[in-house]
Amino acid sequence: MGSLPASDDLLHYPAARRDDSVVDYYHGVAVHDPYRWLEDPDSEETKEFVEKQMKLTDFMLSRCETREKLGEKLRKVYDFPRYDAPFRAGDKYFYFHNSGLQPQRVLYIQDNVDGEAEVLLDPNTFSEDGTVALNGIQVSVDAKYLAYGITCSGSDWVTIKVMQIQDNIIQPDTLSWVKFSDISWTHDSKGFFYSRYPAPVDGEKLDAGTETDANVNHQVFYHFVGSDQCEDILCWSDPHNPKHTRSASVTEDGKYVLLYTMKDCDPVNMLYYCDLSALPNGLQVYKSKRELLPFVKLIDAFDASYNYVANDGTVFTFHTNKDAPRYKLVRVDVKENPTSWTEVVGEDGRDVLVSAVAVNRSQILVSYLSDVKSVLQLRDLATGSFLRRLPLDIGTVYQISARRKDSVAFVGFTSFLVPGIVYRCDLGSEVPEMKILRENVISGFDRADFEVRQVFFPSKDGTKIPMFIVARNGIRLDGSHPCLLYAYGGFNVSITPSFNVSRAVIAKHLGLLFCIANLRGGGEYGEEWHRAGCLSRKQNVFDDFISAAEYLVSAGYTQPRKLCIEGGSNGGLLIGASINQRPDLFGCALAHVGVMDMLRFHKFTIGHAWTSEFGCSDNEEEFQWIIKYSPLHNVRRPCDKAKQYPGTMVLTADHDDRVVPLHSLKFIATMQHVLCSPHTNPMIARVERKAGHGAGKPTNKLIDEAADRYSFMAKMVGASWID
Ligand code: X99
Repeated sequence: MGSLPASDDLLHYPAARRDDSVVDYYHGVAVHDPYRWLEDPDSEETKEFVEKQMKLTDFMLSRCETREKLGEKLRKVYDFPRYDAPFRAGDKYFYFHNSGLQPQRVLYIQDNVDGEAEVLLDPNTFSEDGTVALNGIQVSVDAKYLAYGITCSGSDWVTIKVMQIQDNIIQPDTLSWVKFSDISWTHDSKGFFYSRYPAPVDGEKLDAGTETDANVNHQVFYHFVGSDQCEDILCWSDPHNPKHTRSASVTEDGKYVLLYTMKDCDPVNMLYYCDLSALPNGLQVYKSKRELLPFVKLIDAFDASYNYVANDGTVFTFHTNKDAPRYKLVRVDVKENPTSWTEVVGEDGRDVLVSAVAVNRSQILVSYLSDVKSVLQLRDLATGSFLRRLPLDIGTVYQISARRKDSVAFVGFTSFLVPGIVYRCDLGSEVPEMKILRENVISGFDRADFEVRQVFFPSKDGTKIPMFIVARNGIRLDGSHPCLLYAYGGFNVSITPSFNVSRAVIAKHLGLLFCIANLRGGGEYGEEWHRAGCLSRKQNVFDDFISAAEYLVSAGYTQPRKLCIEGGSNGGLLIGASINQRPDLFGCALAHVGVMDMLRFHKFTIGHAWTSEFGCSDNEEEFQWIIKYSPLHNVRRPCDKAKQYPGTMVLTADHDDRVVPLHSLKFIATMQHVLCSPHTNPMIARVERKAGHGAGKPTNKLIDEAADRYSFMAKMVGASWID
């Protein structure tokens, strides 16, 4: 529990109308939804509600003593040059770079990786305030064109544009209503495949990303450079399965296009292919043909995931979880013997095979996750046999950039105390070495001041859960430290070591230690670990998180009133559920863009794709799982009056069309209503304008938001500024 403010410090929560007439019956159970009106983002009443919440939040933040210093320090520390790994197309190199405080990173082009670079595309020129960002770029294989997606205010909606690289001339091509799409050029550079949804009704008038309509009828198109979008070829569409999503990508030899179909967020997909070289007169004729492309069904059921690694003619290598929860590589001749699959690299007994990239003609770089740390191996593509391990520190390989025809690969690496290193690895040399090409350095940040440890604590059912703890050197385990505990716990997503400027700053200047718990539901140990935190087993995720907090307290790292928990998206749900279940265990809670209304999430935007993880209230059995933990439906006044919910900040943004803001708005209204008096710990909502779920957020917004939430945290847990 946070320290109790004096009574005149009590926040006055804005009155919000409760409409008791809204009642739904779920399999005979009546559930009131008094804030249903907050589901309309355009109503005056909703806007007024948001306005009042923001005023209250501003008031609260104005009294958070560390806010200004934190903002100042963050601005200073964020100001360091950072580079991503380069990639190649034609005879050029490309890479992203942010000089420090640029709102968006800039795309550079160069002839030689050690030579001069020129700006190819600077998204900072797209808008005054940095809220227009790049989302997906693809250079044609001959480096003639760049196709790039732009997105406004953080929405998932993308508009694809095309630039002619030689003279930097932006083409008139404009492709609208693109979402969840790859861009993949055919090797003749005449055009590319992409995916889109039908334009929403009144789409022209819409402030795209503020609507909540369900995303259905995803389609794959091919666009010819220089033509109007209405002339694009419809390559695949399936009106009988409106919730499926699909993406098309051209194989590295340019001969085939692969069509992936997904039904939800599970790591499972169908896979069709089309031999482009066998189309009698190329794709052009499909402009008038009005037929879908003649795809051949290789995998026509949702039984496992299949992802392209390489092909030699009709012999394909795939990364799959078919009968292999920790993944493996398999091979099939799609033409001669499409039902006969052989294993190239078998499933490991412990480690997860995360990805494989073909390089140096006959080799693959295979990255594994071993107890949540990356391991990189070089293997023979033909036989899968192990050639050598490429040495890495403890951390994460977040990017492997290589073409099969090149002998050089670039590897992007990060860790808690490593702001980023790009390695160049020449596999043509006798003993390939990981040579540093570029290293991101923050002046004044000394990694030797900190230590990282990994612990394995038991959860409620005895399962060992890994957790990283990052602290200043030599801290005493006397329970005196403010502590930040972060987790996600779902969707097969692994939370691996990475550098985070804000966490580095608060570790140093708020004397805080931070912890990352790798809960079930994630992908840290493969599909079994994921399944153990899904559907009827979702409570395992919350149990793991609560056990993490209890471990940190019992081992002497911290104490409940000094412990802040933080999570976003599915992790925002985790925070909502955790404060409902154990309000006494935490001093502060930060819930970003969370799924809070578990009875209705499937109705909005891409929410229907999450039923693979949560189930759906339309189904009686699944309703029974969900209602037990849905954050919105489990806010209760603690019976013990001395116990309180932690100081809580709920964060959302007006253009979040992944997890629509109504989740956070209904949740904060409910918390304020149920808990208000005699509750003294503040419950506030921060609503960012011209921002979305997180991707593409400009640096200044990242800094302002971090200063707000961590100064709130500091006040709640009683941490003060250390110079
Ligand atoms: C999604 O909802 C992913 C959305 N999405 C697709 C894509 O369905 O980004 C898709 C199809 C084809 C290409 C690209 C996409 N996700 C991703 C979940 C978690 C995730 C999400 O954002 F699985 F990692 N959530 C928000 C889940 C609950 C809260």
